[in-house]
Amino acid sequence: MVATDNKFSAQGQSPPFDLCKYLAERQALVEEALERFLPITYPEKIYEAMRYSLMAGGKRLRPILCLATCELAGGTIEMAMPTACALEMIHTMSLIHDDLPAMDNDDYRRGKLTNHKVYGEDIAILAGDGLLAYAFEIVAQTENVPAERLVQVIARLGRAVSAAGLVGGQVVDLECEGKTDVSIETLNFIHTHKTGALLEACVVCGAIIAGISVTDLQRLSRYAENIGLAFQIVDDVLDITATQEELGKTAGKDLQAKKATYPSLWGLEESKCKAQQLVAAAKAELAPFGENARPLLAIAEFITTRTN
Ligand code: GRG
Repeated sequence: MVATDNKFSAQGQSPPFDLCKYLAERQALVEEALERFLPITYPEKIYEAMRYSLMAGGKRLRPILCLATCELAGGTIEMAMPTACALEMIHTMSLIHDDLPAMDNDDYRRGKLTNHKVYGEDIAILAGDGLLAYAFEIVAQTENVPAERLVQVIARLGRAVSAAGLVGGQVVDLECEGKTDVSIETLNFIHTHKTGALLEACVVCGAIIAGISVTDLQRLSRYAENIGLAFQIVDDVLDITATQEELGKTAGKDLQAKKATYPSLWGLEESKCKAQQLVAAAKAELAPFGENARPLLAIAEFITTRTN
C-alpha cells in the first residue's frame, strides 16, 4: 500500500480514491454519533422502537453525503454531524411510515422485520414522529455553527420533508397505485420528491453549514438532483435484479404490485443507461472543486454500481 502511494506521488498523481475505506470510516462515525444521540430512557418502549429502525444498519448514504459536502466546502465533520444524524433520522422515519399497512405494507426492511411488525402500528407511527421531531431539535442545538446557517438548514429540511418534498411525492405515488398509464413526467415528480428532495437536502445542508457561496451551492444542488434521480432508477432496477438477501427487503415488490417504475417504462437496459447519464451529469458539476470533490465523485459512481 505504501509502495503504491509512493509510486503515485513520484508521478505527481494522487493514489486512487478508496471509496470502500471512506464509506466504512464514515459509517462508523455516523453509527457512533447516532448511538450517542439516542440513548434509551423513559418511556423505554418508544425509544426502543425508534432505535430498532435507526440502528438497523443501512448504507448511511444521506449522512455521509452531508459530511462530505461540509468538508468539501471547508467545514468539519463535527460541524455537520448533528445535521447528518438528523437526516438519517428523517430518512428512517420515512421508511417506517412507508412500510406501514396504510402505505406500502412491507414486512421487511434493512434485513429485519418492519417496525410495525415488531411494535404494532400505533408505536411505529409514533416512532416515526419521534424521530422526525428529534431531528429538528438536534440541528437547532448544533454547537460552533453560526445560528443563521442553522436556520437555513432547518428551513431546507422542513421543505424537503413537506408537501413540497417527501410527503408530496408519497401522495402522488399512492394516487398512482394500480394505474397503468402513469406518464414519465408523473414518475419523475414522484421520485424527485420522494427520494430526490432528501438527498438534495443532505448535499445542500452540509455545504450551508460550512458557509459555501451561492454559486457553489447551486452547483452542488444540481449534482444532488442528478444523483437523486439516478439513485431511484437504480432502486427500481435492483427491485427486479437483486435478491431479498441483497436488498434487506422484499424483492420484486414493484412488479408484483404492477407499479409504474423506470424499467416498466424504459426497460432494464435503457434505465441503466439513463442512470449512467445522470451520474455523468452530476460529476460534471463537480469540475470546479478539483481534488476536493473526490469523495462526491466516487459516491456518484457508487450510485450506479451498488447492489443494495
Ligand atoms: C417525511 C413527514 C414525512 C413523511 C414520510 C412515507 C413518506 C412520507 C415518504 C416515503 C419516502 C420513501 C420511503 C422514499 C424511498 C427512498 C428510498 C429509495 C429508500 C431506500 O434508501 P436506501 O437504499 O436505504 O439508502 P438504506 O436502508 O440503505 O438507508
